[in-house]
Amino acid sequence: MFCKLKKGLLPHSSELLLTTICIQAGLKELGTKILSQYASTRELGFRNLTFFVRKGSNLAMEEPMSNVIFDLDGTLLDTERIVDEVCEEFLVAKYGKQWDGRNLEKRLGKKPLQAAAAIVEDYELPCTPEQFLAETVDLVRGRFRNAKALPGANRLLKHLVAHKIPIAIGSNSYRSFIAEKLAPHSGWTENFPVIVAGDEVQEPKPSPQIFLEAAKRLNATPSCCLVIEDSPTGITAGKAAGMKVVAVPSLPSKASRHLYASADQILSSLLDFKPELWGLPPFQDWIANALPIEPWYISGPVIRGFGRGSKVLGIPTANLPTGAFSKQLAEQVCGIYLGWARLSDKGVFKMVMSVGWNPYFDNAEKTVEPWLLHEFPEDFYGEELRLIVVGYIRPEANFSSLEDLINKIHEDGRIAKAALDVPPYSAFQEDKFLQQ
Ligand code: ADP
Ligand code: RBF
Ligand code: MG
Repeated sequence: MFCKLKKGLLPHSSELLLTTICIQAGLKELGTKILSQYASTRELGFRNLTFFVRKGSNLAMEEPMSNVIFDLDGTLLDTERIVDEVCEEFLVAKYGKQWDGRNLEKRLGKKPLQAAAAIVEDYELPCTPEQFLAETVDLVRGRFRNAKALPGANRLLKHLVAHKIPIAIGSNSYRSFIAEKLAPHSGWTENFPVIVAGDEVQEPKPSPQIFLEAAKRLNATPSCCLVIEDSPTGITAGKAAGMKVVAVPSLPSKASRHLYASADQILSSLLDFKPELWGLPPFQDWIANALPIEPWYISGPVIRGFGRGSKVLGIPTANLPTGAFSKQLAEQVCGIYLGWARLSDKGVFKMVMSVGWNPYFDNAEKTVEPWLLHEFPEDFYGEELRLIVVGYIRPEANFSSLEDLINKIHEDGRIAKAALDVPPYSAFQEDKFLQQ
């Protein structure tokens, strides 16, 4: 019965009623489907509807969120990479020690002095945390301007600002550092009139003080504030403040997952944030079941992979040596993408690929696995392959059976095939990078 309904056919009250009935009858998926089909263009109605859906969902919420408080380092900005660079150089130069980024969980989301203490202890440095901080702080600070916005950060901020959702920053970092970090990013300073820093409260995260102070300055009740955080310390703080917390973990390993257990939702990246689940206006920027992204370009000779694409899944993936673009790869969100591929002897083809650790197989390295959507009579190892990646489909997932994984990959293939026929994705087929 529901399948036959067309968009716009129902008056708003009926959408609400149908959705509510579905949820109460335990048909959460159907309810959500109705919600997204009928309500996405009606913002006010959408907020109310979402509230009903969420009441029946396992993300149960008493009231829609009306404010969003962001952590900064590791959530909006990739500052960890800068700390890494500096520590790598400093430890070798001063102490002849090799930086390996170990025990990130001891530093993540901590105040600068606490993070310094963790490094001094872990590397058995012959200095005090205060000395270490004094010697490195300016080096790190000098590079703040190089910190890149994390994938999806600008998109989310623009969206919230456009919809006049009050936003704030709650960070353990020092106030002056925060200002320096925001400055290079267009619109960030202006859009965050409320910033609460670690040196503006008595107790930093995991105490709730930073977030409670941010709520106060936003003139909001804590239960209407949604916190977005990358660190377990920040998640503890957000929950202690009585807020909803979405985690975008900076510690992606399975072993760290339990540290995020108290978050209300865990996402692979900000690209997966669904505002409507929190009573906020939905994004309208998906096109043909994919999200257009800033294109990225990679290339190399096709090499042997794990030897299971064709054999185990019946889906061959032409692997590339990742060494040549390792930095670029480290910055990319793990997930499933679509784009165009060119084989030097064969032409240009549609392509869908996974980027990441293949959780189903629990790989030890981050790889790219491009499946060219074309039947080839034979292998093409050694041939040069160029890829333009132009759209994001979904995060990497684990599956309870191989069959489920295979079905999902075929679905990704269908999405990619269709999306690549329409703008903006279709235009990249003519990109110079694929013509040479
Ligand atoms: P490997 O583990 O060595 O990557 P796969 O079973 O994944 O092996 O097969 C990938 C190889 O199959 C590619 O390197 C390529 O030579 C070949 N191949 C044939 N058709 C395709 C296709 N449509 N997409 C990707 N690779 C293909
Ligand atoms: N592996 C996973 O573990 N989880 C996934 O969600 C997943 N999605 C994929 C989507 C596409 C389009 C492709 C081509 C592969 C995907 N794989 C995924 C990777 C698959 O496990 C990999 O290609 C094989 O392990 C071959 O090495
Ligand atoms: Mg392969």
